Amino acid sequence: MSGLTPGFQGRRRIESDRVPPGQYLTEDFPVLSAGPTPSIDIAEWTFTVVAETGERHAWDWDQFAALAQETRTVDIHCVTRWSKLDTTWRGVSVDTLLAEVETAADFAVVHSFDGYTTNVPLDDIIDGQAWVVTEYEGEPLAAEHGGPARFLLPHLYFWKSAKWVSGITLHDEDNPGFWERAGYHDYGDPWLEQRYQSGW
Ligand SMILES: Nc1nc2c(c(=O)[nH]1)N[C@H]1C(S)=C(S)[C@@H](COP(=O)(O)O)O[C@H]1N2
Ligand SMILES: [Mo]
Repeated sequence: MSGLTPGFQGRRRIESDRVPPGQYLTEDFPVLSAGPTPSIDIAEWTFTVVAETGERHAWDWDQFAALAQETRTVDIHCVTRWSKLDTTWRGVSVDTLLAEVETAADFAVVHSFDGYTTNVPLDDIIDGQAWVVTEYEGEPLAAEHGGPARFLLPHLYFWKSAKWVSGITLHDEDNPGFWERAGYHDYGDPWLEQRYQSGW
């Protein structure tokens, strides 16, 4: 007879269904950056969308704060094998940022103030799948986690969630980003363990 209540077993079963293969759960929030944490003054912060046509849309901090804000609780999965369940973020949906943009592009590159880039299919960041977030667990996003604003794309490995995000460019062709050029998988689906390009 196990000492576990049915409720506890049920919760464990549900949680394990939420952990992709090869991942372990952590309660911590590890910091993983390729370089030092940039210090970004919100007085100089802008977020820019550039379409493949050259059409450009930009928001300063106050304009961005005036856009519709959404709160989402999601699970995140890092390629270094930690996963974290039920993280809560607040920010602006990419759908809102692309609402006025005329595009026939298939690909996007997410850009950061530290020069970091990451590539994603445009279809993966629209329809309520990605956000530019400025709060984590009800507090302004800490600088080491990408504050003042980071990308949040929870259904792909967390390297796609660019910290210190500065904008999105749209492209007809796929342009590999920082880690993708270094051998990480082009797409990065954690459920398919797409960690590295084939051959790695
Ligand atoms: N600008 C920028 N964004 C970045 C990175 C980076 O080095 N620079 N690292 C990526 C990687 S590899 C991961 S796993 C996550 C880590 O986010 P965290 O430090 O908030 O856990 O940020 C991603 N976004
Ligand atoms: Mo990572």
